[in-house]
Amino acid sequence: MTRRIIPLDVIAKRPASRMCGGSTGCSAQSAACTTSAPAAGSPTDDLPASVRERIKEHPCYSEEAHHFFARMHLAVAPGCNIQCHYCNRKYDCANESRPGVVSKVLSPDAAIAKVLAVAARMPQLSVVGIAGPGDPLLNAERTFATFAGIAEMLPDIKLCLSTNGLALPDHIERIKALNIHHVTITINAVDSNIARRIYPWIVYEGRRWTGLEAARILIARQLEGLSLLVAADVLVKVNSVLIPGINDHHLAAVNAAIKARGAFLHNIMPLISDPAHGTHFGLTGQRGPTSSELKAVQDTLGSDARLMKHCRQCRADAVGLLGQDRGQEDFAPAAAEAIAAAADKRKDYRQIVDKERTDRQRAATVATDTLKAVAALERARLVAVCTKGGGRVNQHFGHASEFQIFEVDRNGVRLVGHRRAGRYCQGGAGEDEVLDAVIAALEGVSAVLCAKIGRCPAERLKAAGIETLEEYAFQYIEPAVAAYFRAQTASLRPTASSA
Ligand code: CLF
Ligand code: SF4
Repeated sequence: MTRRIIPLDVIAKRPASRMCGGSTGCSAQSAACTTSAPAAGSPTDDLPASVRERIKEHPCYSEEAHHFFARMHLAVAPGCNIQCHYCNRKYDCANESRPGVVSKVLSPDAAIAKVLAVAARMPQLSVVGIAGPGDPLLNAERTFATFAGIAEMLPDIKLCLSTNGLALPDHIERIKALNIHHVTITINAVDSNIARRIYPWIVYEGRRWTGLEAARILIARQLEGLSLLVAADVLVKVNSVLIPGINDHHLAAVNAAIKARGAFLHNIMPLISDPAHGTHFGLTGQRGPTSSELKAVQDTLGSDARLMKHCRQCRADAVGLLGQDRGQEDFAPAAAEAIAAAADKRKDYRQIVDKERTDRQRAATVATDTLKAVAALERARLVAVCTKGGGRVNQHFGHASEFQIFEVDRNGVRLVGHRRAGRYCQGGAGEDEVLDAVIAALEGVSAVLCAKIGRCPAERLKAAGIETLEEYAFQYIEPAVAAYFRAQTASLRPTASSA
């Protein structure tokens, strides 16, 4: 069957009257249509429907949602109450962002105006987060004033907060009162002897603490805050920065400690360390982990660790789908009519996504079932996918600045992360040096699935042992990866009905 594929950006722009029906005809709005249907093998498969409902539009808490929904960060929190060895105050908070200067710290009023302007133009927007550039709870008045303004103007947008946790126990009631249902705490260690190698000092109760005492206070406050949030029915994600030689062998203990206290998700992020950023770790030669080292730590934690693997380490002023950064775009102030109309567009967009994710999940389930026929001895493969969102193989190889990496074996298709590389196609011409970097970034990958690829890069990748395939263009990702694997392992040819 030939399917008409509607790109995500076109879906987002369609008027409400044309939205019903989608690309595959009308389906009854069953319970499955209104519940977040996780991708095959996602860490949220086992959740009760009530929790899935709470995360289904959050691009960080739901792996599936990140294909469809956008987040926006507001840089309203400049100061910090601790020092992390991976942070330089001139740069974004490394807890939630890749190093890079925040273009501008905003006042609460300016931040609210910016959200209204973005929401008027981006129906995919579902979450507004405050994640820096310092600690949002040290800047509590600015943070909560911003959230209160957004809650009043855009009640359908979810609020999200990311903190180092030191001040967290003092703010549980305000978090709850403002309906901030998603909070991230960065916890890099639960052993003071390890934590002291990451945090040289903290400021707590009006004085500066160093060494073991600082580490003990910070860990105790982080774990207390986590327990209080869970008791208040807030979904808590814990971020941990993986620092080779310091906490790599300790993250299993961190995972156990946070799970015991009810954390919802654990996000292990690679340390970004570059002398140019001027951080202590960067200047003293502490390296970050390789992709294989990160995956090895994640694999060690096992399948019940509930790990987030699609984090993009966003800037504290990021805007857009994860992996996109439209924060530097100039969003002109929105008129009152545009703000009101945008609420309807978001509603319509969510209905379309409900339909799309139901179709996608159905296709993924069928594809996963067919994998059981693959021989048990077949080794797992890593497959890179070029995607612009929507959960489909829908991007040209030359336009991809990152690849989503999936692992496939007879048990299913699982997202294991993403790898960044420069964009190969620079205004029509291919860049050989960029291609070298792309091939290096794809180390260990068996195949790239994309919407289109030129003969030249396809031959270079083939010479490097990486197959490139266009035949899955515009299909859903998991079924496409499953079909590739079946074709590889049992000489079955992929068919349109497999997607
Ligand atoms: Fe922002 Fe963080 Fe909320 Fe998401 S990001 S405050 S939970 S809305 Fe997401 Fe970005 Fe990773 Fe953070 S991809 S860095 S986990
Ligand atoms: Fe930097 Fe964030 Fe650590 Fe504060 S909590 S030192 S802003 S990384």
